[in-house]
Amino acid sequence: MSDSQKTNKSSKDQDLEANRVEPKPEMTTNQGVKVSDDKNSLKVGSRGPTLLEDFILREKITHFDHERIPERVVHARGAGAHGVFKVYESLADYTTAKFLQDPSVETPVFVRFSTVAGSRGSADTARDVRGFATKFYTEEGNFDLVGNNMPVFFIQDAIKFPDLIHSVKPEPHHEIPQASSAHDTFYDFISLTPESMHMLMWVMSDRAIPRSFRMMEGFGVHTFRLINAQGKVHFVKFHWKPVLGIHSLVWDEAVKLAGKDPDFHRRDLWEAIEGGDYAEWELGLQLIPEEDEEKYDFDLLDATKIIPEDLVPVKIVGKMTLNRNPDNFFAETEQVAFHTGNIVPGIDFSNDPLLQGRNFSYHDTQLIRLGGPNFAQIPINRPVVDVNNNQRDGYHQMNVNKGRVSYHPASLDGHSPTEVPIPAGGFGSYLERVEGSKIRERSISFADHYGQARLFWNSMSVPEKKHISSALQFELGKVETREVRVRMLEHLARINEVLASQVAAALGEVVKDGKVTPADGTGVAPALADFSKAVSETTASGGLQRASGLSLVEKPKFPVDNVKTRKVAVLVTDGVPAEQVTAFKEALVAAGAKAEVLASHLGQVKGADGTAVAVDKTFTTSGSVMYDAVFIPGGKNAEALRNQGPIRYFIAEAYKHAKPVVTVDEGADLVKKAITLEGITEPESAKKAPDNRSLGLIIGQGSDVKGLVGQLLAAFESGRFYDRPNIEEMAV
Ligand code: HDE
Repeated sequence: MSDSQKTNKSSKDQDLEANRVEPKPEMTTNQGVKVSDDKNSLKVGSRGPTLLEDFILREKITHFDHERIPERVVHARGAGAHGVFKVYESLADYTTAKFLQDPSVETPVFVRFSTVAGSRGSADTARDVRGFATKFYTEEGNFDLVGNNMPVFFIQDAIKFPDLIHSVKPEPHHEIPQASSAHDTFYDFISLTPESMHMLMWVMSDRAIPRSFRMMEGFGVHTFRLINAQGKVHFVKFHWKPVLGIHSLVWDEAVKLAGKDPDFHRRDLWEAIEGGDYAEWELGLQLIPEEDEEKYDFDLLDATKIIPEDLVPVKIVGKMTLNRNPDNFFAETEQVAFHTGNIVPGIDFSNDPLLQGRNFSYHDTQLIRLGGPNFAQIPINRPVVDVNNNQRDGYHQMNVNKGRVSYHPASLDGHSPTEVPIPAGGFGSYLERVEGSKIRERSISFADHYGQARLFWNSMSVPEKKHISSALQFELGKVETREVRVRMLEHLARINEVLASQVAAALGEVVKDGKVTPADGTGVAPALADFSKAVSETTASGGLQRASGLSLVEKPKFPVDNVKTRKVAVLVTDGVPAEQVTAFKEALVAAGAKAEVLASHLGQVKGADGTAVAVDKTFTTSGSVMYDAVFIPGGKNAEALRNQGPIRYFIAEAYKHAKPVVTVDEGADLVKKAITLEGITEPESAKKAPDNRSLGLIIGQGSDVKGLVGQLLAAFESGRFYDRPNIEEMAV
């Protein structure tokens, strides 16, 4: 650059250049031409019109104009992470898939979690199914396990998928509501599609509002096949079991988080991985020998059914660790393209008609979403093995294929790849014998639509049943068309009459003997019957009335379930006993959990002994819904916080959401003031449930903060304290 140009630039450029600490690469156009001024377009005089010849401006704006690609038609909002997968021991007895043979082999993976119904910009905590899609970059090519966090699906045949999705998406005339199933069209469709009832129970349950992506299960949903070297087949269901256990939000938290931190799940995953708390799941398999295909009173090909773990236990076979955040959201998380059809030798499909339809859909949708047939060349989609074939050209072709041979067989210049025999690793489909007439018909073995919905209901604990009932009251309460609400109540009555009458009461209806009539306000109010007695007869469930592994309160058995990364808010102000904060943080961090100090302002507060206590967040920018528990140190701190409404709200809310509340000394008064309700006894008396379990209200001495952390960790292990008396009457 000449001196005059330099002078020229500095005179017209009023932006401040950042202090350069290291040499930065020189800026160029996409053609590699160096750019001298990226802040001023080329004009006729400094106040004149812009010139069309300004190729630098044109290139920059044009590129910007084309920055967006279509969002996924479902699962638009997501978060991804890189990691590795390893088997614990060889699965050669079941499959030839190479990545499942050798415990010393580490297979790279990329996982994308997602919600289903909302747009890319919707909130993370919507009530919805979560996608859980894993791409294994194996040495035999990519294997994609494109699953969800629920083991069943709404429909039995792929031909209904566009209808299902159209019904749940915002209604087409006014694009309302966003990321919510609580509207007429969804329930119109669902109430006319009884096969959805089992899935509906899952979606109304706590599973639909996970605490974290890291704390939810994953399921391949469909039955697949594993094939070993002798050609022996096992049907298989894939499971991911989170090492942190399964944890959920309560609905009120989910609603508030959607405003306080719409990126709650994305941020949680990102921050955990950045902080070295890698997210882990164990891979589990339910294996069914081929000869047992017809052993059950449900069909293995029916994606609206689970195989209860009591009938076929989940064999834990390996571990996945997500240990690296993407470098670029668009390049990786947005451009990743999963496909149920991406399988490797040793794994094959079953004839589940939902899976068969998916095998068509994924590739098709990616052709439009990623702009052509070459999306497998995008780095995140590229296999780790060489790709050789005669496919050529197309939009965004990145390869320079040499030579004149682009066909097979060919004898000319030697570039044509050769086929690989099956014994040498070429893919061979399972030699299934199939015969039948061409017919549009569903197998009679798919006909039971209520049995497993009842099994799920029966398997829930009382608080979980209440949550399902409340969720349905909310969802159906938003449905404006009475006929649709009534149809739904009729279905619910076939699942469980108590559930149906509870929901009916909220809708101004009465359900009796499966019939729905308007409540006239004079009759007997629908019985608020005891949910614990509300067991229904099951069918299509292998003779079980209840199944293991479904209730989160009764805790599915996991290899590990720990408190790592659970987050506690520590409420402080000037005068806080600093040693209590330090002791609390130290003990918590030693157990792998986290503490964040909250105050009315950022920076620091002054401890009682003059020590500075660093503040992580303010009361204004946070909220109890962002934490798993709250700790209020004692001393002047507690006294000063006692009369602050927002602080009492913070504590009351945590208590209402059934989370541990911990305090010491003077803090006890503050907590009592925050959670005591008119007409109920002091909350301290609620410290123990009748069966002497702790109710997570932990009040102790400032001299024993470490001991209290021990109690807090135990409280985390026992989950939420839904049986706290009177929490439903609290005003928060
Ligand atoms: Fe999907 N699904 N799906 N799905 N699905 C898509 O593919 C489809 C189904 C699932 O993070 C789409 O690239 C059909 C079941 C996940 O990128 C699309 C049917 C399960 C993701 C598609 C189903 C899933 C998708 C949209 C019925 C759980 C996100 C964009 C036959 C086992 C993957 C895309 C990611 C995405 C089609 C049903 C899981 C349109 C036709 C059942 C996790 O191809």
